[in-house]
Amino acid sequence: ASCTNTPGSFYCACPPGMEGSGFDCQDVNECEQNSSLTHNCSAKALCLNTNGSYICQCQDGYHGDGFVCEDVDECQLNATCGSNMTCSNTPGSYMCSCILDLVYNKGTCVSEDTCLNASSSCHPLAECHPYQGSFYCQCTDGYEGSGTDCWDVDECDASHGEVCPAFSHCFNTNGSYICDCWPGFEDNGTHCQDMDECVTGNFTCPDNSTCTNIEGSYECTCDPGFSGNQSLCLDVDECSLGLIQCPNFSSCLNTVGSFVCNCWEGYQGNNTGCEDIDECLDNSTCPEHSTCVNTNGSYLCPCDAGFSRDNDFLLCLYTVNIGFKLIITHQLFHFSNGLTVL
Ligand SMILES: [Ca+2]
Ligand SMILES: [Ca+2]
Ligand SMILES: [Ca+2]
Ligand SMILES: [Ca+2]
Repeated sequence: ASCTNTPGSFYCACPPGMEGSGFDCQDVNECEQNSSLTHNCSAKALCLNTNGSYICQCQDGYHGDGFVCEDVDECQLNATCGSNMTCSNTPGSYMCSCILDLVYNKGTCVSEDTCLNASSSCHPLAECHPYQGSFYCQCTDGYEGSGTDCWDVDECDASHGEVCPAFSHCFNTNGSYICDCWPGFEDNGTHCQDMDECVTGNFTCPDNSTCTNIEGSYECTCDPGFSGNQSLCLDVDECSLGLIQCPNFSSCLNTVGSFVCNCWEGYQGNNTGCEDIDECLDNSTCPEHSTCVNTNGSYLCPCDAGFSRDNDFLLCLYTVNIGFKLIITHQLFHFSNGLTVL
């Protein structure tokens, strides 16, 4: 406070911006509306009280000393608004607005997208497409419907299964479908092709059979000489079934997997069949004192004149009148009465 002398006395006065008795001074808040002291700030300024005074500060969007505040024309500044925007200055502020046909979206101006606020009109399984200032909803792939309602397309039923490659089953799924190759076929990436089980070894055939690949499966073919089914192949009895016409003078003999034609006894095989063996070509075939006569399938040894058969029909004996017959061979003296002497 300041002290002022007066005749016979003095008084005290508070300094500007303060009030009180002079002995006691308090700050006056000039910024308060009903203050005893008024401030001089601009209407576009903030009044800030200080101890004994106050300061004025222009509001955002204005510039000046606080007592005079003028609007800032932000539009005169560069880069106030983004691209594709027009700037409009306003008292204390400014506005950025998108140029014609563009709409504001997340800080930028983009082509008018009427779907921005309309997507909720579409089904969750539909996509919104802007169209001539409005929009339409289209169900996503695999679904069909109005767009406000979408449901799964049964591709298998709709195409009668032809949506899948040949040799496969079609299975509908929600939003799509699955093609599953038939058993015996494998997926090669683009279509279903037959598996060659005989090559991959993925087959079961019985003994005496051969694996034959067929489309979609395989077959077991009984080997030649065997017959049966896919699980059992047994030898064919060609002889008893009359399947074989063996050559003359031979008999059919069944074997496992085949058969043989065996020449009868007394016959021998040549390239075309069986023919009689000429036993007489061998001098030892007939006993002494006999003549070899070949026959079909056998031979005869008729005794020479004066000789006759013994009881065993093996030898030709000289017939004598002494009551017994004697024949001489290179080995034995053979008596017809049963005696045998060296
Ligand atoms: Ca489907
Ligand atoms: Ca196959
Ligand atoms: Ca056989
Ligand atoms: Ca003969």
